[in-house]
Amino acid sequence: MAEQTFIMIKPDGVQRGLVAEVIARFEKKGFTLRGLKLQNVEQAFAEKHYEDLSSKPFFHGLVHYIISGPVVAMVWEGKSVVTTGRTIIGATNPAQSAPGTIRGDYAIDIGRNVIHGSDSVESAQKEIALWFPEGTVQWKSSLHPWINE
Ligand code: RTP
Repeated sequence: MAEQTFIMIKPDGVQRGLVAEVIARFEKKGFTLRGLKLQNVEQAFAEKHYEDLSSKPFFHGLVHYIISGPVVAMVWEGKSVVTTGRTIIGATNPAQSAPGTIRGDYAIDIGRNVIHGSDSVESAQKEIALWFPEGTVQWKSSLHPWINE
Protein backbone atom coordinates (compact mmCIF):
# COMPACT_ATOMS: atom_id res chain seq x y z
CA MET A 1 0.00 0.00 0.00
CA ALA A 2 1.23 3.52 -0.76
CA GLU A 3 2.32 5.70 2.14
CA GLN A 4 -0.45 7.48 4.01
CA THR A 5 -0.53 10.28 6.58
CA PHE A 6 -3.10 11.63 8.98
CA ILE A 7 -3.78 15.35 8.68
CA MET A 8 -6.10 17.28 11.00
CA ILE A 9 -7.25 20.87 10.52
CA LYS A 10 -7.47 22.07 14.11
CA PRO A 11 -10.44 24.11 15.45
CA ASP A 12 -8.77 27.47 14.68
CA GLY A 13 -8.23 26.40 11.07
CA VAL A 14 -11.91 25.50 10.74
CA GLN A 15 -13.08 28.69 12.51
CA ARG A 16 -10.87 30.85 10.30
CA GLY A 17 -12.13 29.32 7.06
CA LEU A 18 -8.85 27.66 6.10
CA VAL A 19 -10.31 24.23 5.25
CA ALA A 20 -10.35 24.74 1.47
CA GLU A 21 -6.87 26.30 1.54
CA VAL A 22 -5.36 23.33 3.39
CA ILE A 23 -7.07 20.78 1.15
CA ALA A 24 -5.95 22.68 -1.96
CA ARG A 25 -2.30 22.55 -0.92
CA PHE A 26 -2.32 18.76 -0.51
CA GLU A 27 -4.47 18.22 -3.60
CA LYS A 28 -2.43 20.46 -5.89
CA LYS A 29 0.82 18.87 -4.69
CA GLY A 30 -0.46 15.62 -6.16
CA PHE A 31 -1.50 13.63 -3.11
CA THR A 32 -4.60 11.45 -3.10
CA LEU A 33 -7.44 12.00 -0.62
CA ARG A 34 -8.47 8.76 1.11
CA GLY A 35 -10.54 10.04 4.02
CA LEU A 36 -12.25 13.27 5.06
CA LYS A 37 -14.64 14.17 7.87
CA LEU A 38 -15.68 17.13 10.02
CA GLN A 39 -16.19 16.17 13.64
CA ASN A 40 -16.24 17.34 17.22
CA VAL A 41 -13.72 15.61 19.46
CA GLU A 42 -14.42 14.22 22.92
CA GLN A 43 -11.89 15.01 25.65
CA ALA A 44 -10.88 11.35 26.15
CA PHE A 45 -10.33 10.98 22.41
CA ALA A 46 -8.13 14.10 22.24
CA GLU A 47 -6.14 12.79 25.23
CA LYS A 48 -5.67 9.49 23.42
CA HIS A 49 -4.52 11.22 20.21
CA TYR A 50 -1.96 13.27 22.14
CA GLU A 51 -1.09 10.59 24.76
CA ASP A 52 2.66 10.84 23.96
CA LEU A 53 2.54 14.47 25.17
CA SER A 54 0.64 13.76 28.40
CA SER A 55 3.58 14.73 30.62
CA LYS A 56 4.10 18.09 28.88
CA PRO A 57 3.08 21.28 30.71
CA PHE A 58 0.98 22.38 27.71
CA PHE A 59 -0.96 19.08 27.50
CA HIS A 60 -4.19 20.26 29.17
CA GLY A 61 -4.24 23.49 27.16
CA LEU A 62 -3.65 21.50 23.99
CA VAL A 63 -6.51 19.10 24.73
CA HIS A 64 -8.80 22.02 25.59
CA TYR A 65 -7.87 23.68 22.28
CA ILE A 66 -8.57 20.55 20.23
CA ILE A 67 -12.01 19.96 21.82
CA SER A 68 -13.05 23.63 21.51
CA GLY A 69 -14.73 23.18 18.11
CA PRO A 70 -14.93 20.86 15.13
CA VAL A 71 -11.81 19.60 13.39
CA VAL A 72 -11.37 18.21 9.88
CA ALA A 73 -9.73 14.77 9.90
CA MET A 74 -8.13 13.56 6.68
CA VAL A 75 -6.04 10.78 5.23
CA TRP A 76 -3.72 11.68 2.35
CA GLU A 77 -1.73 9.19 0.31
CA GLY A 78 1.32 9.38 -1.95
CA LYS A 79 5.06 9.09 -2.23
CA SER A 80 6.78 10.28 1.00
CA VAL A 81 3.53 11.94 2.08
CA VAL A 82 4.45 11.88 5.79
CA THR A 83 7.65 13.90 5.37
CA THR A 84 6.37 16.07 2.54
CA GLY A 85 3.17 16.70 4.49
CA ARG A 86 5.24 18.01 7.42
CA THR A 87 7.13 20.26 5.00
CA ILE A 88 3.87 21.64 3.59
CA ILE A 89 2.66 22.27 7.17
CA GLY A 90 5.84 23.95 8.43
CA ALA A 91 7.58 24.00 11.81
CA THR A 92 5.50 23.44 14.96
CA ASN A 93 6.14 26.96 16.22
CA PRO A 94 4.81 29.42 13.61
CA ALA A 95 7.57 31.84 14.62
CA GLN A 96 9.97 29.36 13.01
CA SER A 97 7.82 28.11 10.13
CA ALA A 98 8.89 29.34 6.71
CA PRO A 99 6.69 31.56 4.55
CA GLY A 100 5.00 29.35 1.98
CA THR A 101 4.16 26.70 4.57
CA ILE A 102 0.67 26.55 6.05
CA ARG A 103 1.80 27.61 9.52
CA GLY A 104 4.28 30.10 8.06
CA ASP A 105 1.49 31.75 6.10
CA TYR A 106 -1.44 31.47 8.51
CA ALA A 107 -0.31 31.21 12.14
CA ILE A 108 1.55 33.17 14.80
CA ASP A 109 0.91 31.13 17.99
CA ILE A 110 2.24 27.63 18.75
CA GLY A 111 -1.00 26.92 20.59
CA ARG A 112 -3.10 27.97 17.57
CA ASN A 113 -1.07 26.48 14.74
CA VAL A 114 -3.98 25.49 12.46
CA ILE A 115 -3.02 21.96 11.51
CA HIS A 116 -1.59 18.62 12.64
CA GLY A 117 0.31 16.11 10.54
CA SER A 118 1.71 12.71 11.53
CA ASP A 119 5.43 12.82 12.31
CA SER A 120 6.34 9.30 11.12
CA VAL A 121 4.91 6.44 9.08
CA GLU A 122 4.39 4.53 12.33
CA SER A 123 2.42 7.35 14.00
CA ALA A 124 0.45 7.86 10.79
CA GLN A 125 -0.71 4.23 10.90
CA LYS A 126 -1.62 4.56 14.57
CA GLU A 127 -3.48 7.86 14.04
CA ILE A 128 -5.34 6.63 10.94
CA ALA A 129 -6.51 3.56 12.90
CA LEU A 130 -7.68 5.82 15.75
CA TRP A 131 -9.48 8.42 13.62
CA PHE A 132 -10.76 6.18 10.81
CA PRO A 133 -11.71 2.85 12.47
CA GLU A 134 -14.26 2.45 9.66
CA GLY A 135 -11.41 2.42 7.15
CA THR A 136 -10.55 4.80 4.34
CA VAL A 137 -12.06 5.17 0.87
CA GLN A 138 -10.54 3.05 -1.87
CA TRP A 139 -10.78 4.57 -5.32
CA LYS A 140 -8.74 4.35 -8.47
CA SER A 141 -7.46 7.48 -10.16
CA SER A 142 -8.49 7.88 -13.78
CA LEU A 143 -5.42 9.99 -14.52
CA HIS A 144 -2.98 8.52 -17.03
CA PRO A 145 -0.15 6.71 -15.14
CA TRP A 146 2.34 8.97 -17.00
CA ILE A 147 1.37 11.72 -14.53
CA ASN A 148 3.72 10.03 -12.03
CA GLU A 149 7.29 8.98 -12.71
P1 RTP B 1 1.20 18.32 15.65
O1 RTP B 1 1.34 17.02 16.44
O2 RTP B 1 0.02 19.14 16.05
O3 RTP B 1 1.37 18.14 14.18
O4 RTP B 1 2.42 19.20 16.09
P2 RTP B 1 3.92 18.84 16.09
O5 RTP B 1 4.17 17.38 15.85
O6 RTP B 1 4.53 19.79 15.11
O7 RTP B 1 4.31 19.20 17.56
P3 RTP B 1 4.18 18.36 18.93
O8 RTP B 1 5.44 18.56 19.66
O9 RTP B 1 3.68 16.99 18.68
O10 RTP B 1 3.07 19.19 19.68
C1 RTP B 1 1.71 19.00 19.39
C2 RTP B 1 1.01 20.30 19.45
O11 RTP B 1 1.06 20.81 20.79
C3 RTP B 1 1.06 22.23 20.77
N1 RTP B 1 2.24 22.71 21.47
N2 RTP B 1 2.20 23.69 22.32
N3 RTP B 1 2.89 25.64 24.24
C4 RTP B 1 3.85 24.87 23.75
O12 RTP B 1 5.01 24.97 24.05
C5 RTP B 1 3.45 23.86 22.77
N4 RTP B 1 4.26 22.98 22.22
C6 RTP B 1 3.48 22.24 21.40
C7 RTP B 1 1.11 22.66 19.31
O13 RTP B 1 -0.23 22.97 18.90
C8 RTP B 1 1.61 21.42 18.60
O14 RTP B 1 1.20 21.38 17.25
